[in-house]
This record gives sequence, C-alpha cells and structure tokens, in this order.
Amino acid sequence: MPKALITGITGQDGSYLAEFLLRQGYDVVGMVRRTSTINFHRLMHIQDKITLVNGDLLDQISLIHILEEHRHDEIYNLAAQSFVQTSWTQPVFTGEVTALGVTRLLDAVRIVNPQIRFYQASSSEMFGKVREVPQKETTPFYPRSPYGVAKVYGHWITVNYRESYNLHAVSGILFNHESPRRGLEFVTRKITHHVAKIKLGLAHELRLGNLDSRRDWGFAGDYVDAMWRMLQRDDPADYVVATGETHSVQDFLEEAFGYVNLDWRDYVVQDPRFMRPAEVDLLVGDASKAGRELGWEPRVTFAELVRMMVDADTKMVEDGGTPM
Ligand code: NAP
Ligand code: G4F
Repeated sequence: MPKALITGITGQDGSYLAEFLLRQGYDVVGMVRRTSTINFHRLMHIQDKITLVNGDLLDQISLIHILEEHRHDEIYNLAAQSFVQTSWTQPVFTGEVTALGVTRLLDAVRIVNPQIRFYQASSSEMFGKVREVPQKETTPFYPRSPYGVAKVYGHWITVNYRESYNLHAVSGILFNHESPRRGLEFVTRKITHHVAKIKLGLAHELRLGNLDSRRDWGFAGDYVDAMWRMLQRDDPADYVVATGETHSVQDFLEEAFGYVNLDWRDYVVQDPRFMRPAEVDLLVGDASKAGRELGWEPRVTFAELVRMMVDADTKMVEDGGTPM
C-alpha cells in the first residue's frame, strides 16, 4: 500500500486529495498544526480512515520527525497562508510559511529519504500582471502580492532541489479552483454563501471589492486528480492545471444570483475594504501539456460549479449547519 503525506489536509484541497488517495488505495497521513480549537470539519467523514500527525511548516524538526516515523512514498505540500488579501497585512508570516516552508520540507526530504516524490502547490498568482495570454508553463512570472512572491520562491526552490539533488520534485501551477468546501473568505464562496442567505431572507446585501477581475475557475475535485497524476510519472516536470476559460467576478455574480432568480445589482455593494493594493486583472491557463502528458482534463463546467456551490450553501444554511 503506497503511503502519502498531505500537508494542509484540513484545507479545501487537502480534504479532496485525501478522499482521492483513499480511493486509490493509499495509506493517507495528514499533517495538522496545533490549534486551540479543532478544525477538522472538512475531514469528519473520513477521519477514521486517515492518520493525523502534528507538525508545522514553521518547525523543521517536526517535519523531519514525521518523515522519519512514517516513511512516505509521496508528499503533497498543500499547506500555505493561502489568502492573497491577508498577505499584505502579514507579509513576513506569509513568506515564512508559503515560501520558506517549502524549503524546510524539501530539505527534510533530502535528509530523510531523497526517494520520496514531492508535489508543490504552486499558483497562477505567480503570473500576476500577465506577460502573455493564456498563461502556460513557460510564461514569465510577475507576482502582484506578497503571496504571489512567496509562491514564486516555493516554485523555484522546488525546481532547484530537483536539479541540485535529483529529487522527484514537481510543481503544479494550479489556477483558481473552488468547491462547496472553499473558505468563506474567497470571492466565489463569499458570493454563493450570501446568495443562499439572501434567498432565505437571512441577509440583505453582499459587500465586495473589484468586480472586473477575471479568473480561470475550475472544480477542486478535478484538480487533485492532476496533482496525483504528476507524481505517477517517472520523469518529474511542472504543469499548468486550468480550464482554459476565464470569467469576471461579475459573471460569477450573474450566474449565482441568476440561478435563484435574483438580480445581483439589487444586493451587491462595492466596498473599498475589499480592494487590493495591487490586483491580478486576468488569469486564463493553457493546460494542454497536462492534457498531453498526464491525460488530465477538467470535468465540471463553470455553470455546474456555481450551481453546485449555491446548492450546497443553500442546504447548509437551511440546515443551520457549520460552514465547511
Ligand atoms: P486552504 O483551504 O487555505 O488550506 C491551507 C492549508 O494550509 C490548511 O490546512 C492550513 O491549516 C494549512 N497551513 C497553513 N499554515 C500552515 C503551517 N504553518 N503549517 C502547516 N499547515 C499550515 O488552501 P487550498 O485552497 O486548499 O489550497 C491548497 C494549496 O494550494 C495552498 O498552498 C494554496 O496556496 C495553493 N493553491 C490554491 C489554489 C486554489 O484556487 N484553491 C490555486 C493555486 C494554488 P489550518 O486549517 O490549520 O489553517
Ligand atoms: O477569491 P479570491 O480571494 O482569490 P485569488 O486572489 O484569485 O487567490 C486564490 O487563487 C489563487 C490562484 O490564482 C491561489 F493561489 C490563492 O491561494 C487563492 O486560492 O479573489 C479573486 C478575485 C480577486 O481579483 C479579488 O480582488 O476576486 C476579487 N474580489 C472582489 N471582491 C474579492 C472580493 N475577493 C475576495 N476574497 N473578497 C471580496 O470581497
């Protein structure tokens, strides 16, 4: 039975990847950091099938201990301070976790077992002020936030450890991917959660920032499959993972409110608090290399994704449940 370590298992992608690897017959170990309140809500349905261990990307000793104790075949490094807006108010912390955390983990791999295959969660935020459209593996980076800068570091240190130490280390450059398990602070989930509350009479407005930025939004459940496929190849390489379609925040509003027969213009208020010091205006990826070499393609369409999220939030709000 192959054994995998997932850092960031309590997050959106971590929970989908854990489910996916269990279905593939893996022994799944998830690294969680110590918190005063347990936050395993995305994992409750599989908690008895996985092993959770304590560790933190800020603490290299913890990483070495985990790798020595569990002897993994594959590591998926999904842990990060992943919210772009917060990276302006906590730039040093973001760098410590999202940039240097990658080096700590790669170096633990080098020390404990250089045969481990390593996946780094890189991001389309690295393209920032885009140099070409659509963006592909060879497009130069121009990050626009401390988060984007940290991800560029994480990307290049992964390439560097591959080239310096011959590690099987790969970087997946994933474009935005969403789901009913997306954090409530990200724009898609913020919208679908508010749509559900407004529809049920529990909220009356939705305050947002820039409605013009465009993103290539896919479904997280599709994207974890691409992560796994990257580590199954004997020849390590980096891949863009995207749908190839781009939509504005306003398009998302139209689709989400329209689905429940409401007009977003009656509820949305633009609020400068949610504007960013520097914006990424347009992202759209070219995932043809992943199609060719990994046989990967997205399954869920934009409209299906929006409706899936509105439906899930409506059910959750009706049930009075905890947000995933
Ligand atoms: P997420 O929901 O925000 O999850 C982030 C995870 O990282 C959480 O499990 C969090 O743990 C953990 N974490 C944060 N700091 C840590 C630390 N110091 N040590 C150990 N764990 C720590 O993010 P996601 O959307 O699943 O994204 C997964 C990864 O893909 C991230 O690296 C993100 O930057 C990257 N990415 C995401 C997208 C996207 O559209 N979703 C696109 C490209 C790249 P807690 O639960 O304790 O906070
Ligand atoms: O949903 P967002 O916060 O995602 P963003 O900044 O694109 O980052 C996400 O995708 C990256 C991949 O490209 C990941 F690496 C990263 O970890 C994260 O998962 O914002 C999307 C867009 C932005 O242009 C933002 O300015 O929506 C705009 N927006 C407008 N109003 C808002 C809001 N974003 C948020 N979060 N909240 C708003 O009220």
